[in-house]
Amino acid sequence: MLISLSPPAPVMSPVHRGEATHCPYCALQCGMNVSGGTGGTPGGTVTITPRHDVPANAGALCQKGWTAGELLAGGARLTTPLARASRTSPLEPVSWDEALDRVASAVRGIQAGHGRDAVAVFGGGGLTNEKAYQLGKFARVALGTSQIDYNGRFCMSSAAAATNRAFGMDRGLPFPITDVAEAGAVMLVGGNVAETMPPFLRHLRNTLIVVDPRDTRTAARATLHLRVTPGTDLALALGLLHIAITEGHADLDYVAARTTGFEAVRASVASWWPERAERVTGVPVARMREAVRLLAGAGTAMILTGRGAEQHAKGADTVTAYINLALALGLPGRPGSGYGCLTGQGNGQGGREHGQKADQLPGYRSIADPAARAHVAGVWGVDPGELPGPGRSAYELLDTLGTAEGARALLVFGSNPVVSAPRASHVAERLAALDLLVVSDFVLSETAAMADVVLPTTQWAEEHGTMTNLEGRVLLRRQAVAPPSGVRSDLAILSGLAARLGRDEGFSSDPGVVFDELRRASAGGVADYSGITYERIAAETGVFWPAPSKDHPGTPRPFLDRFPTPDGRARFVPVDHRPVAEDIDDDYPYYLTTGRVLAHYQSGAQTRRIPELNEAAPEAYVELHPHLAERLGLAPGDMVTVSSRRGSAEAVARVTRGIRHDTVFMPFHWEGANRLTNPALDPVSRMPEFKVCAVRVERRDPLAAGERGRGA
Ligand SMILES: Nc1nc2c(c(=O)[nH]1)N[C@H]1C(S)=C(S)[C@@H](COP(=O)(O)OP(=O)(O)OC[C@H]3O[C@@H](n4cnc5c(=O)[nH]c(N)nc54)[C@H](O)[C@@H]3O)O[C@H]1N2
Ligand SMILES: Nc1nc2c(c(=O)[nH]1)N[C@H]1C(S)=C(S)[C@@H](COP(=O)(O)OP(=O)(O)OC[C@H]3O[C@@H](n4cnc5c(=O)[nH]c(N)nc54)[C@H](O)[C@@H]3O)O[C@H]1N2
Ligand code: SF4
Ligand SMILES: [Mo]
Repeated sequence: MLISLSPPAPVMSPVHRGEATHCPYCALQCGMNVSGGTGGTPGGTVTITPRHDVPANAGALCQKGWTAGELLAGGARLTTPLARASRTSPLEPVSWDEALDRVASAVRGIQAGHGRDAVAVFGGGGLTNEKAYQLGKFARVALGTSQIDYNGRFCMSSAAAATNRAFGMDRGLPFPITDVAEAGAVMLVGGNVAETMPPFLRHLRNTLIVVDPRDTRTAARATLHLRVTPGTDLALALGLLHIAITEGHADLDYVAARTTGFEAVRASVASWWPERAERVTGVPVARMREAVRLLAGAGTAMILTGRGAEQHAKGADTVTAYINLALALGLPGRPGSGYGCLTGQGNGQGGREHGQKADQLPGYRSIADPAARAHVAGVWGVDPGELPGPGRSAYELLDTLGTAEGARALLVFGSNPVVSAPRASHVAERLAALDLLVVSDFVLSETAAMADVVLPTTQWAEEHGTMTNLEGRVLLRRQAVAPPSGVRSDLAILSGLAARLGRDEGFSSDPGVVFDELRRASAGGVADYSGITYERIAAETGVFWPAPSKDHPGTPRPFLDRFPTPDGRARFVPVDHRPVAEDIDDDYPYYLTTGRVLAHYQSGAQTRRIPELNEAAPEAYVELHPHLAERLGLAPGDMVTVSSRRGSAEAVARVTRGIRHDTVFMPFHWEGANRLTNPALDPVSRMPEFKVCAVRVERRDPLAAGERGRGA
């Protein structure tokens, strides 16, 4: 096989055959060939074709994948470092030396005056494993700060907390994606894969049950759609488990052989009779019974959760309740069956394994575990006592910036929190209160636009590295085109900064060198990559972790024989329902829920700069039911103001029967939706309640509307 391996290969200009790589966006990591790169000449275009050898997409791509090349050479691209002379002066081009010197000297000054923790780092689940690993090491070793967390806290943290608790391992799908097609029935709770990973639909072949407050494109394909009230999935799961047990569907042999703790859970759901669950969730009893009957009668079945179930102040317990249901039905660890969560970001899985999370060290180790600290400190060549302890979670980190107890400098790699964090105007205020904000990005995102120093970086098709997809399969991202001159890789940026902070060694800019170190650091951990090499990934089209040695085949189905808990059994954990953090009332009478549409990715920093995607979804909107529109005197296309206790946002009204009367929906791809959202945090995972808060909806003030040229 013709591949270019480490390190950042010399310019291939132009590429004739095309390089086999993966999409820059979501966790499906669709395989694609990229050809026609023009060696970084601005204006050059590439051709993208889907790969057939990658099971996740098997020849398909979504609209975002097809158009992903647009951002490689477009005018939206940053190609020189930028800095401002003072907080109020504009960003101006500067040299790399000036930019990096400036960051290093400001960091040194701030740490000298205020301590090591005065400098914080914010990472992202789109970073390769190499970058995520290096960022965690950079924070702990070069900066010596405990203050590092990442956007995955807003994404996978509830599912991660629940799966660790139940199974002793957090691997999104603990089976290959092709197993999904083997399931006789799939229940998808709070996931809209038709918009968020369209090629996934090809793996949904049999009975589909969808739990979603909206009639999504995914729900339209379902055998059964449970239109749950936002924020009540936990009660629904308790009701379903109650029905499963009382109607004799619990697999007691499996429960006895492979689990612990069933009795306590059985007792805890005894009072969740179906009528009570119906009152809380709005889902009719008959539909709940039907769901249980379909799952239990299918022979093989899977329960999958998405962000709709997880992004709540009780997300970890909600996922636990669905795992309890899956365990009672005897699903996890059986072929064609199981529980899984659908990881979101491109490297949402690997990004949560190698140490950019506040409480974590590489290999999915705990930073509080003395043995883990000793091992990783050994690989890093430092004293374990020098490694800081756990820091603040993402929202708490952002919320305290520029305050007496929080950090005074922030370095952002791979996130746009001004748009994507909850209570975003408050977050923007905290960023504005910093002494130093540094952003590495390839476009001038809303967050980068606030920075004191902007570092222009390479992107997917211009670099090597590994990504771990939603199945836990480690993949190779190959360089297909040369970066424009003037940009540097994130690894080179970290290397340059580390050197200026007195760490000349241990921060290579070569992804191959970094991956080899990551392998050693992860050895013996839950997410053990020590047996994975670039060559193996290329030869085997991906390797499933854990792979503890080079001759280990990798682990597509880690739960088949035993669970990675001390006694080898999965754990039932009793949980109970609780109300949403902010319920509706007379002042704020509707639920707002938020999510995604096909054409845009996340904060939209990338996709809003791609003309074809922008045409498909040009502006912020709010979906509401015709009854609600009538009550508010709104027609489709009217501009409305949506307000919560935290702020307000403007959006175009879209009227649809496919939503509950009491609920409105806004995608968060534009600035606005997150000015409304509630940063109430899950006590275990520290996940914010993105998926439900109370809002008011009004026709937009016609005077204000005039300025935007949209008639009132
Ligand atoms: N097009 C596109 N695709 C993406 C992304 C993107 O930004 N755009 N992002 C990627 C990432 S990082 C992620 S995390 C995934 C997310 O993938 P999904 O989880 O599929 O995406 P969401 O749209 O956030 O939420 C899914 C559904 O949850 C529903 N929902 C809202 N509130 C509730 C509730 O209380 N209960 C239930 N049961 N459902 C509720 C919403 O109506 C929505 O249809 O997508 C990935 N793929
Ligand atoms: N209301 C609401 N808010 C949400 C959610 C929701 O459902 N509702 N979902 C949450 C979820 S699940 C997620 S994952 C977050 C995501 O939200 P963000 O963290 O803001 O994610 P992105 O928009 O992908 O931002 C990534 C930024 O990094 C840049 N970038 C991409 N790759 C790289 C790289 O390799 N290096 C560097 N240096 N930069 C890079 C991109 O250009 C972009 O500016 O949003 C969360 N916010
Ligand atoms: S589904 Fe995800 S990985 Fe596949 S092409 Fe679309 S955005 Fe890319
Ligand atoms: Mo996500």
